[in-house]
Amino acid sequence: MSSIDYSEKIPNNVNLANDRTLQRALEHWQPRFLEWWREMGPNDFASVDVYLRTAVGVDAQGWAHYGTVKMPDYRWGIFLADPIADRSIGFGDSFGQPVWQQVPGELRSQFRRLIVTQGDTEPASVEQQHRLGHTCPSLYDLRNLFQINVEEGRHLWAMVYILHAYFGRDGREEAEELLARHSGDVDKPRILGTFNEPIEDWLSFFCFCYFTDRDGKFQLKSLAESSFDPLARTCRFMLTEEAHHMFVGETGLGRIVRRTLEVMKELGSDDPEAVRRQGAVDLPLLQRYLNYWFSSSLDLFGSEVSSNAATTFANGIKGRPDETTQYQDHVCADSTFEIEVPDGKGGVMKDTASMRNAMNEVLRDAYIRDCEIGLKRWNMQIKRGGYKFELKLPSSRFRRAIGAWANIPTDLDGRPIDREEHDRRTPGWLPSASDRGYVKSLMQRVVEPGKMAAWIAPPDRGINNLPVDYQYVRLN
Ligand code: BYC
Repeated sequence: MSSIDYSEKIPNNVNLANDRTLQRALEHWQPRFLEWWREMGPNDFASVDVYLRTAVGVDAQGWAHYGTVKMPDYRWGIFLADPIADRSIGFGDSFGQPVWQQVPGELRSQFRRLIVTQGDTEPASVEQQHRLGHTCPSLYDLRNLFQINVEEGRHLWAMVYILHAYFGRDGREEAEELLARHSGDVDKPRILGTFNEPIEDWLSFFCFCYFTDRDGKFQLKSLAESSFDPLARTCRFMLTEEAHHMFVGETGLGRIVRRTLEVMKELGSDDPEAVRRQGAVDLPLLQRYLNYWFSSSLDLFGSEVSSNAATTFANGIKGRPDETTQYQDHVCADSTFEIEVPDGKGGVMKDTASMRNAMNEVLRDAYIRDCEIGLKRWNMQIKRGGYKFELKLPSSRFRRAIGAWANIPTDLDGRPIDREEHDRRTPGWLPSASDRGYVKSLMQRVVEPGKMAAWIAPPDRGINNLPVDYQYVRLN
């Protein structure tokens, strides 16, 4: 196992001390990062003590240390998973050849584009969430928000390291730009749509962690297959941290469902208005939030048919999640994939794309299957509570802004409909202004240890074997 040097300004397991030029370049970027964090991060909480985990090694058995830290003092570092001996290229035209320790010159711009896109999402999410701390439903949740924020900051470091270490001046310039674009900024927005959507309430936050961080999981898994070994190793370690982010989403939404069921039981009714009078999240409202964030996150996979995706697969840049274990054919030179596209007459038709061109769709399909797991669990809870209501993922054709279905009005089942019907029915499908107003009214800060806001049930257990009523954040 490679150890991490904490005596250095930038903790790392990449031997930074042996490369003075790179070390200086990163130490030059570090104060800019801290400045960005102070300005765009959870800045009103800079002086509070937070019980956080910090990566201290890359060993699966014990990679994290837990302790109380003020967030600006968090040790953001550069950690790559240990190399796999004799690793060979797992997919594409160079299948079976040794992996690369440097970026081949002719692939530089393709690699850089993906690394920048990946890197851009990390600070974007911190920016999106930067005011949420003021309305936390509990100290436990507040701590989880901050944990996610600092780790997204570390994921930014991960991509900045790759840019600095392997892309020379272009890479350094891109690293500066990662701090210059901002979520929702009119002039310099973040690259991908979802990362410009505001996250102003905790229901949106939990949906984001469930759906959007899960895109992170799939994209990181694809990049973890990359032939460029330092990128693969970086992404492998990022996935370790990512798991907690999705956990926060899944358990957050599960706790909302649990609380709503308790209220419905007390009331003896599932009437949404009655549920709202008790200050809980009625299930149809939750469904509309799921529709919103799921459809937004589906766009993050790009177009169904994409020459970019074909090229990055052919060139060994980006594979499929679990390429080695899930697939037999790692070259995909002749195989095809069936996709559904608009038929131009208001209907749906099947089309066949080359497998390489359809790689975004292959990923999106796997992602959708993964998203279903949480819904099954929550639906079990609802069923056990004795209710018929079923939470559902909308069709992948619903409310798309990217790809073949972009701007084609459909209903939740993906049936193309005319614009007038679509607009009329939209309030039943997506959060309305009044839904958002109601959710906003619920967002009252609860900071007494162990106490929860009325719209969410307590978690089953605390962090790192501590009790739920532990003071995870010391606000004074
Ligand atoms: N919004 O051929 P196309 C995470 C652009 S999340 C705006 O259809 P391609 C995290 C695309 O960039 C994971 N633009 O798709 C989660 C391209 O523009 P250029 C992030 C979009 O290129 C929570 C053009 O449309 N990681 O880590 O095959 C918290 C045509 O593209 C969108 C990655 O995304 C969109 N939704 O695939 C924190 C991995 N979709 O280049 C973190 C790296 C597409 O022609 N990125 N476009 O100007 C990629 O692999 C690919 O860039 C994409 C798109 C999958 C995003």
